[in-house]
Amino acid sequence: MIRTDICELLEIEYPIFQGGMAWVADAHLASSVSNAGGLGIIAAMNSNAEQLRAEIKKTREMTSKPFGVNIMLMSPFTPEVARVVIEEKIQVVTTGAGNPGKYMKAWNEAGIKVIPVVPSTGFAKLVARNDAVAVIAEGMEAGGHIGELTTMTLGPQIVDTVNIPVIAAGGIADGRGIAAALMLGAQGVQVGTRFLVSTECQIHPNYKQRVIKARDIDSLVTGRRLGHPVRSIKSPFSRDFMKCEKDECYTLEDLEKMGSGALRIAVQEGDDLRGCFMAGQIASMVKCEQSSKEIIEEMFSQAELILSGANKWIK
Ligand code: TUI
Repeated sequence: MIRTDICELLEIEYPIFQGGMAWVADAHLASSVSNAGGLGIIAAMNSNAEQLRAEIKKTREMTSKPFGVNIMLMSPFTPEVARVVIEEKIQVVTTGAGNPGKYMKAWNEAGIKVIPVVPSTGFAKLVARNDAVAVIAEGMEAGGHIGELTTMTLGPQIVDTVNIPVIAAGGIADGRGIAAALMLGAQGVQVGTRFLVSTECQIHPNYKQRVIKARDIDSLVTGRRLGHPVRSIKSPFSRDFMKCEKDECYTLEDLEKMGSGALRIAVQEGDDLRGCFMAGQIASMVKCEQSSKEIIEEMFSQAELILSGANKWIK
């Protein structure tokens, strides 16, 4: 059995978070992960206050285990959902795509455990000073909005910078990834891409097929010109977007307009021509649909085997 301090801190069985993927991470997925002993996370990204409240209610009906809410700080709904997590007495809030600074005091006072995604050591120091209980070091292998550093380089640098637990994310989809993350000094992992194909994940079947069929070189990053790079699976839409991004005739406004709604279209309609299928570089290693319980149990039994045999390297 693999247990770390993060299990005690959050009252979970396995030190694994399910990524708070926008439009994807709903009550169904989050409750399935929490019921399997990980930390399920609802994405507040696309929700206003009332929608988030409804999703929290639904999740509570589906699990009695702890779960979290992810607040994507670029969302126009951030101020209202930041209040909802307090009113609803959510135990854990993860944040992404920005600085949660102005909400931290109120969340801490409400007893919420705040765990921000940090793309750099400077940012990790900042949130640790603001009483984050842990940080998620997300490497650029991850899907969606990414930073500059890889999991392999960011992870240990964050571990050496802060005195709070570090969760590694980006490029982790099997037991080897968990074992490696722990060896880098992390106390747990966050997994997004593999949970995209969980049987409890409600995304369009075409999205799941895109993940399952992806090859190692099928990932691409768009949006650098917009200041928010996004990793997705190559598709007619993403290739087209990439071309327009390189073409100076297209203004930032044109690009924003093109990109807006593309993730929702991928998730709900599975449309190749208009959808942005966000996923990490590890997509090619995700081979089939499994329940969240099977995914978690398989990943941790592999990790346990690897870690218990690791002294074979010491002569
Ligand atoms: O947030 C994510 N991944 C996401 S959010 C998302 S929705 C979206 N849709 C279209 C365009 C952009 C986003 C899809 N995937 N991961 C966490 C994450 N946070 N990655 C990087 C960061 C980050 C970046 C900068 C966190 C903090 C930060 O700080 C900058 C600052 O304010 O100093």
